[in-house]
Amino acid sequence: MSHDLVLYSNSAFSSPYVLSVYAALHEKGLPFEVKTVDLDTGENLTEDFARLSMTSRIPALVAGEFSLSESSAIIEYLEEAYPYPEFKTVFPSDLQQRARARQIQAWVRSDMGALREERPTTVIYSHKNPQPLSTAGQQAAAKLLHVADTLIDEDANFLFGAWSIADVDLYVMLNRLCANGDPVAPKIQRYVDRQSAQPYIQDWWSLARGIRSI
Ligand SMILES: N[C@@H](CCC(=O)N[C@@H](CS)C(=O)NCC(=O)O)C(=O)O
Repeated sequence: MSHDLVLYSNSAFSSPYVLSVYAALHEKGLPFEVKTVDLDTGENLTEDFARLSMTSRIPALVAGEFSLSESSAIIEYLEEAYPYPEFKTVFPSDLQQRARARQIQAWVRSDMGALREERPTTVIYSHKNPQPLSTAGQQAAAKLLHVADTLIDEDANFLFGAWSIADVDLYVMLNRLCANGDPVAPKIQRYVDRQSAQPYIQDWWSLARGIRSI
C-alpha cells in the first residue's frame, strides 16, 4: 500500500498524542508531510478539518482518500496498512508483551489527569512549573513511578527488550516529571534520557520550541 501520508498536529507541537503518531511514522520509515491546525483560534473546528478528522481533534492522519483521528487508532491503522516484515513493527512481537504495550498506551491516555494538568508537556520544552504537585498530582506521579519501576530494568532498556511505541508514550509521561525537576529514580531518568536521544524525538521538541520549522 502506498499513499501520500499527512499528519495533522496542533501548531504548538505540544500534543503527546501527535508525537506518538509522529514516532510511529518515523520508526516505520514512512515518508509523510506534517500540517498544523491552530487550536487556539479554533482552526480545528472549521468544516474542512472537522470533515477530515470527524472529531475535530488532532492528531489526524490523511492517507489518500482516507482520514482518521485518535492516536491509538491511527497507530493500529499504520501497523496494519504497513505491516512487518516489509515495515518495522511498532509493537512487541510477543503476544503478552504486545497486550502490555497496548495497556500502557490506553492507560497514559486515560489516567493521571492531575499530573497531565499540573505538568503539561510545555514543562518539557518551555516553562517549568515551580508549583509543587497537589495531593492528586502526587498520587498520579506515585502511580506512574511505581508502574515505571516495575517495567523498566536497571539498565533502563526499552520496556520490552526492543523499542516499541509504548516507550514513547511512557517516556512523555515520565518526562513531565523529569523535565520539571521533580524527583525520579536514576534508572527512570536514564530511561527518559535514552528515549529523548532519538533524533526524531529531538526534532519534535525543536519544532515545539520553534527552533525548527516544517
Ligand atoms: N485520545 C486522543 C486525544 C487527542 C487530544 O486530546 N487532542 C487534543 C490536543 S492534545 C485536541 O485535539 N484538542 C482539541 C479539541 O478536543 O477540540 C488521542 O489519543 O488522539
